[in-house]
Amino acid sequence: MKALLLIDIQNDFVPGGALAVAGGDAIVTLANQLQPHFGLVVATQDWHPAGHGSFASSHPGRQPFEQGELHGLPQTLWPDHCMQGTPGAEFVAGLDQHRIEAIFRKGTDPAIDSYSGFFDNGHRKSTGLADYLRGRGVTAVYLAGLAADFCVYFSALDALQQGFAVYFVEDATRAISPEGYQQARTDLLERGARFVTTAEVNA
Ligand code: VGL
Ligand code: ZN
Repeated sequence: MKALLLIDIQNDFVPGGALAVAGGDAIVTLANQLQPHFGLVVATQDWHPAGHGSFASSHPGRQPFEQGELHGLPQTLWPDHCMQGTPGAEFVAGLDQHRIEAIFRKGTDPAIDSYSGFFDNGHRKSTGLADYLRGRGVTAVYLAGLAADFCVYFSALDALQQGFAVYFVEDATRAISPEGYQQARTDLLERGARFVTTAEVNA
């Protein structure tokens, strides 16, 4: 059984949002077109409390996109984004939500960031996503969403590590950094992920 994982398709990650990914709005139509081809559709939602440790604003004197540290791990410091209950944290209005069976929220612990939909960045706490998928008989996951070089990438890495076949729907993602994405892509290919297009999936 194959599942579609829609990663962080939220207002703050599309143009006009607090951590806008260039072209992020262009993936919404593709995410909608993919959904009917899957027996299970699951979404993740970046869901930070105010004052989250990944926000530059929580580190006096530091600016967004600088490198910092959080929980003993290197941490990109981000603009305030996806704060719980704010419009920026909501799914993009054009995203078809009626097929989404479960939503896994992440980044809720102020002391650690969580790019992957499966685990926090220290791999300490699980969201339960892997067990949920296994419980539904899922063996392959297809990933779409934002951002390709952060939350989609780290979700793909964890999915591989958890033993799922991983398909990265490349035209249904956009990256924050082109260079970061090329590294992520090479890494995923080496680890056995496959890159596909929406047209191939829907054929
Ligand atoms: C993300 C940076 C910070 C993402 C989330 O969804 O890719 N990136 N929080
Ligand atoms: Zn975040």
